[in-house]
Amino acid sequence: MLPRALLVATGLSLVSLPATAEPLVVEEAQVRAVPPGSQTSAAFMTLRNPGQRDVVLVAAETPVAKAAELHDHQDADGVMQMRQVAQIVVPAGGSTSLAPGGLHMMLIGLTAPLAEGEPVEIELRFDSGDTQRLEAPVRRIVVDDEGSHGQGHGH
Ligand SMILES: [Cu+2]
Repeated sequence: MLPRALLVATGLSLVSLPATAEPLVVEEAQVRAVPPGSQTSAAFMTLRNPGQRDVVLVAAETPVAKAAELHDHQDADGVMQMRQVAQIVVPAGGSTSLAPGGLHMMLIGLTAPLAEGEPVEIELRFDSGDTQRLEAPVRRIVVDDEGSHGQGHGH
């Protein structure tokens, strides 16, 4: 009865959990291709949380930029403006999308040209202290709604 079940369960968890358990499933990660000389870009992705607890993203790092900030868009008197947010929550059993016009990861102070198709390494940091690495290919991202996003980054 129990002992055997426990053994099986333990064995399974040992096999399925690598040394660093990754709390999120990252889908469709991509970094926006920008013209040469650009100082900023942005990363977009869908973060899915299969776990039982909310996962709270508090920071990110990438070798291609001096800083990676968590940003959101906010309507300020009818003008969409970007602003930095302290955290992005991925609810237990749910998902959060980082997409043009909404939440995104701002890459500030690019240290290398972003070549289309090339993978960009990004490390996510959570409030738990855990980290998770992912690769996001550089893609040309076209936003239908031409307007305030894109250029108007107020730093
Ligand atoms: Cu931004």
